[in-house]
Amino acid sequence: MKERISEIRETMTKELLGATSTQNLEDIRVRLLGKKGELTALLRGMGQLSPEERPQAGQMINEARAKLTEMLETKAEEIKKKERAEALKRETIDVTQPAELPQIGSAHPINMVMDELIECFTGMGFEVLEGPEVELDHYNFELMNIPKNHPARDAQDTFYVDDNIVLRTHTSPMQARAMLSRKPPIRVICPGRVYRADEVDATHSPVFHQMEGLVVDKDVNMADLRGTLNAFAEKLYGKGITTRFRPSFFPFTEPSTEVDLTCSSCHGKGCRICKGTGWIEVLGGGMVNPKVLEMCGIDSSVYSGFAFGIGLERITMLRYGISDMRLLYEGDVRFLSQFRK
Ligand code: 2NL
Repeated sequence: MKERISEIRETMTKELLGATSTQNLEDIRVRLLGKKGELTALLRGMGQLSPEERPQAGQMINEARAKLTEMLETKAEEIKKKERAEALKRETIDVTQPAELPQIGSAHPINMVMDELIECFTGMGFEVLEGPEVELDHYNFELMNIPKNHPARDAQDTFYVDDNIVLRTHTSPMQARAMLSRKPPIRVICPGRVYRADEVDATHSPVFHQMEGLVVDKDVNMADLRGTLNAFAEKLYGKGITTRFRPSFFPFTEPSTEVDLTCSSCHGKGCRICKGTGWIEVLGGGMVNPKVLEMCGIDSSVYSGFAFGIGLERITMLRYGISDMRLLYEGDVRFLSQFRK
């Protein structure tokens, strides 16, 4: 009996010291102290001992059990610590590691320029009006003093939906609505898509963007147009940028002007961009033709107005150094993502 106890103590101590995991240790505990464990079996076998032997054997077994239990607990603690340290090491999160950014979109360069121009004109008291791209011939042409036989209405230039309906060729129909539905003073800008039956190339597209402006009030004159556009030029490109007016013709304005801005690349010295002239043509304008005012319900003997139209593609291409207009419409993300602010 004594030998058996010593043997158990010895082998179990060895196994205990060699245990490497909680599961390992649990197996040992069951084998030793469980219902079918070796020490338990010894305790059960005590009945066969003589009454003199029993107390001593009982004491030895209890001692062995106490000792082994203590070792088991110490070892368990040790293994738990080790396993916890390993888990922590394995599960560490590097909070300084840069996160993978989600893919997000960016504003289209034309919209970025449009937003800038809107900011500029709303700062001067203009209101933004938007409207339909499919228009009545009446608003797009008749009210703009472009009668039925006018070359600008040629089927080559205009997309007709039917005899009376067109894709708007400019945003003027919206300004016409403003005049028909409001009383002066009127100060509006109308940004949006417009359509002309042009072949596609590096500088032409059948769909493009325009922003027109209209002011109608008493005593509005050409100097007001000049002052407004000079302020616009400076706000957009900075001090020293101004305008140059050249005589022109539009059916809806009289007098009419084409407007150049100081080249912002060379500040007027002359460079590749402005082809040595120091000026860039970006818009047209003039005094609203009195016939247009009258057709839109405004008394031209009391009120006058100026109007202008800005092509957004040209400004956008100049601003970002884009050489081919087609890039603006193809929706290639590799191109568009370069304009993220
Ligand atoms: C250009 C020229 C222009 C207008 C647009 C306009 C509108 C009304 C009345 C009179 Cl309601 N005029 N708009 C006037 C002059 C020029 O645009 O070259 N745009 C890119």
